[in-house]
Amino acid sequence: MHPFAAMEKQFDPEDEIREVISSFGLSGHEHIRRYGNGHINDTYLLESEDSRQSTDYILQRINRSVFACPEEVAENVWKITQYLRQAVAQEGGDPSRETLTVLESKDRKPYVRDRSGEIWRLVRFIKDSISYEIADTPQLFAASGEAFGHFQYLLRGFDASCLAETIPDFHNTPKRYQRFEEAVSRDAAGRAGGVQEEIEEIRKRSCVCSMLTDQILSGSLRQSVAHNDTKLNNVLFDRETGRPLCVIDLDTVMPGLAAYDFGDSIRFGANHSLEDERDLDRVEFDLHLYEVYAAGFLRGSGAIFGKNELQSLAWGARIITLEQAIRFLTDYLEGDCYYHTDREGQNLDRARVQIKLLNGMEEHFGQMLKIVEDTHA
Ligand code: ADP
Ligand code: GN1
Ligand code: MG
Repeated sequence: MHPFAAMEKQFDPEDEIREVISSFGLSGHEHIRRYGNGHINDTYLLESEDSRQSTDYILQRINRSVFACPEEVAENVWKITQYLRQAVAQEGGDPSRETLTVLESKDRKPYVRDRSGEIWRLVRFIKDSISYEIADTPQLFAASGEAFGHFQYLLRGFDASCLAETIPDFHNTPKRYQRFEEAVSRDAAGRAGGVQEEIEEIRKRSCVCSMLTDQILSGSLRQSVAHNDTKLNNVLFDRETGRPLCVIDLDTVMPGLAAYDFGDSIRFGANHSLEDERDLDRVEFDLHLYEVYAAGFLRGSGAIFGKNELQSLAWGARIITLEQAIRFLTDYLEGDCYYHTDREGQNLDRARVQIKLLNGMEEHFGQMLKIVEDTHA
């Protein structure tokens, strides 16, 4: 054996995590395990031996290849949650359960940088809460709509210009389309030949990509604060009452449109399959779920939307579904570099699901527009 071999320390992610935890001034959390189903960050649950006596925490390593400046992500989340605490309290709510509680490090930053430069953040685990991957009932989906609508309502007075743009052009669909065409031309993973049908599905819709961005440019839609990642699993529900409790996953809270938030929820939840379902017969856009979500979203947001914003919501569903199909297919073509995957072809399956949903939305688009109009009236 080489004389130094015995001295070499085995890389142990748990040791690294313990060091991070202690930089947050915490100790005594014996159990560390991976948690959640997110596609981007690495999430861990920290539990102590006796969870009745002490708080559990969610620790997350912010993905550095997705977020060019993870410190800014953490700073944004800090600003938003500080604002939400007050807004929730003013309504007579409980800020410790109705918004995330972000912990500061020993040197009073809302994150810790570890030895290898990774950025970690820590929030209190909200007990007796649950999140869902599929809406088991229309009521549940409506309740998630109410939560995201109310999130917009609570942040209506927040100055969006103080937020960093954590991912530039995040919902700039025409730019996403451009990158997709580049990925097709480059064909880095040699997969383009096998997905010509899906490529054509995207191409034939290229002219609708700018439907929302054109309205921003012309001034008919104004950007305010948006969550930008309103999947059903980004709402925590109270386990006991079933009521929506807290909107989480605030990494992409940035200036944006209500249509993005409305649309992203619809593309994920107005359907009875998972986002990566392989059997496309199980994937179907559900107009009834769309309708109940719209009612929840508009109830939660009060009367904050003007006429143009209301009219943009149904378009939001179509555009964000198209954009997500573009994003999944682009990642597939590039060799699965962006979204976490745990099997071959997963990004392609995800793209196919979005395309199938998009077909359903296009078929029912007249009704989708009318539903929002009637719900608001
Ligand atoms: P990702 O960016 O990876 O999607 P999330 O912030 O959405 O990460 O967290 C992943 C999952 O962890 C959520 O869907 C939820 O189930 C759970 N979770 C996150 N934060 C909390 C919290 N503060 N309390 C309870 N559960 C949480
Ligand atoms: C990612 O992190 P997660 O799983 O909540 C992605 C969203 C996509 C979503 C698709 C920062 O969200 O934009 O809509 O996957 N987040 C980022 O499931 O790109
Ligand atoms: Mg999430």
